[in-house]
Amino acid sequence: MDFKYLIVDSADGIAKVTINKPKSLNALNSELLKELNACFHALDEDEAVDVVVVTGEGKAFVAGADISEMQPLAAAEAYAFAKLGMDTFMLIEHMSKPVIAAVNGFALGGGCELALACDIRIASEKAVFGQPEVGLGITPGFGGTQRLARTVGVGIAKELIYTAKNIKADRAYEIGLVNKVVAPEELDDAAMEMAKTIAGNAKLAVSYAKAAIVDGIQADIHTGMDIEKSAFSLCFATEDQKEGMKAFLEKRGAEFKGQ
Ligand code: CO8
Repeated sequence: MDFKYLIVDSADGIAKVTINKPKSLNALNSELLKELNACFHALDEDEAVDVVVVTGEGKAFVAGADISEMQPLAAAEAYAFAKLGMDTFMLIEHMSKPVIAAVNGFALGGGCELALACDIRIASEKAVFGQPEVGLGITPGFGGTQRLARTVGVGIAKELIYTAKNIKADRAYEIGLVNKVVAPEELDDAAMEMAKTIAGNAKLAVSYAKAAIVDGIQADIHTGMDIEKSAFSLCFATEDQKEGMKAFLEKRGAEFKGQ
């Protein structure tokens, strides 16, 4: 895959996507969003990829949507821009494999929203999070009002969005916005280690679990339980379920085939 703003490295079932537009702190313009969309579509289809890690080059993960592109937009154009970002982040949230955000620096506005669309967030001690939109005269537009509230709770989401104040990695950890915080030089290894652990499990079971969590969290508990029952029973149609349980009973490690 050749992209102007993305570097994609794949090995051993793990694809690493690096957003590489460091001069503008990886700000998301429509060209970059279209590349992310195409890239994640391709990774979702790629049977050799089990887990994706996304990170940013330089001192930012993503410092938001591109303000210079947004400034002159009319309402209909703004709607189209928001839709492009939302469709791309929905794709990430709903794709069949887990995505880990390795947040290396600024994750502001659309950058925080990108991290929120990922399954798991690991932050460098240098990471900074925030939804600065109301300071620019806009609301979050790539899903921030919805996913931030679902991730950290309504009260904290309102505080972050209304005040437009940035927070550091330790506060992001305290409020449950990130799963863990590591030293900057350990970020890559920490994300890869988690990706390898996930990739070592039965990939269809991981994929069904992701779908059950992502779809179930939007539903009432009864619907959520129905979704889980379907996911659980579907696993019994896989070879990996037979192998995983057989291996346990034979006191050996499972050899999963992803089937
Ligand atoms: N858009 C465009 N350019 C940016 C952005 C951005 N979001 N962020 C940084 N840049 C550019 C700067 O303009 C600067 O460019 P240049 O060198 O040409 O002057 C370069 O990146 C480096 O930035 P700074 O010199 O400002 O670097 P600092 O280290 O001094 O500051 C900050 C870093 C604090 C991250 C600062 O750059 C900043 O505050 N950036 C803006 C952060 C922000 O407000 N992000 C939210 C944007 S709005 C958004 O994301 C909405 C998403 C939904 C959109 C829906 C559309 C309808």
